[in-house]
Amino acid sequence: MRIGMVCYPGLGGSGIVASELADRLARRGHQVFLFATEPPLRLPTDSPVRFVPVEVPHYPVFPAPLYTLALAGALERAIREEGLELIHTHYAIPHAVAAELAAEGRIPLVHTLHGTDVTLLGRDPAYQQLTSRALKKAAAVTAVSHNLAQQAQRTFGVSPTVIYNAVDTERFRPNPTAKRFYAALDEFLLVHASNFRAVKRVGDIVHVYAKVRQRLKARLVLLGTGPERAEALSIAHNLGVDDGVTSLATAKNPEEVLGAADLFLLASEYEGFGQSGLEALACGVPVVATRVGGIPEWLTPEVGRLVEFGDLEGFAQAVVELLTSEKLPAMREAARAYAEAHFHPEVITQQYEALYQAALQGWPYPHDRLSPGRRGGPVGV
Ligand code: GMT
Repeated sequence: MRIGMVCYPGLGGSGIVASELADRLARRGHQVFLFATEPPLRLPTDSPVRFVPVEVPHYPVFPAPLYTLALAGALERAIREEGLELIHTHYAIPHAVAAELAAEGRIPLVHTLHGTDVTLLGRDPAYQQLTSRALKKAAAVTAVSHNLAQQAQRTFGVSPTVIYNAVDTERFRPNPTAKRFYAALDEFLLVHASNFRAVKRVGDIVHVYAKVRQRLKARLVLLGTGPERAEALSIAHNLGVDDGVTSLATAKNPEEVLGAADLFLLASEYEGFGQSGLEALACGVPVVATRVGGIPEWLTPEVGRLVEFGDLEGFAQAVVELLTSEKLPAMREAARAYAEAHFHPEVITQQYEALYQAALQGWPYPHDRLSPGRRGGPVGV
């Protein structure tokens, strides 16, 4: 198939999922064109994927750069000149509308919803109606968890097919010998990784760390960067625990730090899925995370703990219990085995391939003859 994939290139989970999927599809023999404003961080340099830069012209008349239009233009050109057969966008806003504008019914569109494209931006009146309309016209809409699919039903009136995210267990593997770079021999190593947006509640992670430190010797590595990083570090300073906090902004090889951790912490207010937590499990690192969004769909008691959002004392208690539990080594092994068994990239890639096949076979839809229930509904896998 000749597939156009669209994503944001930065540290966000949707770009990671899209880049890794694009790479796997290309290695399986598909021709994959990846559209983004710059090469996505997680796209391997030797990938057979063809990266197509979306150049957004600046002009003094424009009040802001016209990303949506520039992306639509790039996709439209690729449909004509490269013969794209299908477009798969990641993160609906504004990608679903841009793809619809470009395709105009000529080729099927698949959209994957990831999280705040539904729960935050999706509810903004500035975007809701047009995004809903674009999603309803798609050949298929997918969501990365059942929870997100339910939110999408309420927000956009669509019923996405759920395809969970995959994790590359070759790349994400235990790396205990690296622990000495981040913690002393007698210290536990706690790691959090994210793009430091408000929804990630990194400040809560620091508060939890301060509580844990009153009971155990531990260090905290904050991996990644984003708008809330300075605030999180200032909280650490104000709590007097900054000597135990290391902030590593460059997250090019997160597996090196993740694989060295004793526990991974996620305190988010919402997660469509929680990809970083799954990557930690693949590294053999148990996870303590808030019971929000899609997290309870993959975080089982055998591989970690769920805690209530905002209950920082309960969070710290769960961390201390796990770190001092004699079951921790077994849990580490279970975590990796579980990630390998349930979130294998090959299995997830085949699910997307099946979805594409169904979308291509059903295209073009005889829109005027579709029953109301079928119109715009997702294609099942
Ligand atoms: O929805 C977002 O916040 C953006 C998105 C991103 O690109 O960072 O993250 C989402 O997609 C990831 C990959 O599917 C999920 O693992 C994250 O849970 C999800 N983030 C949120 O829902 C906050």
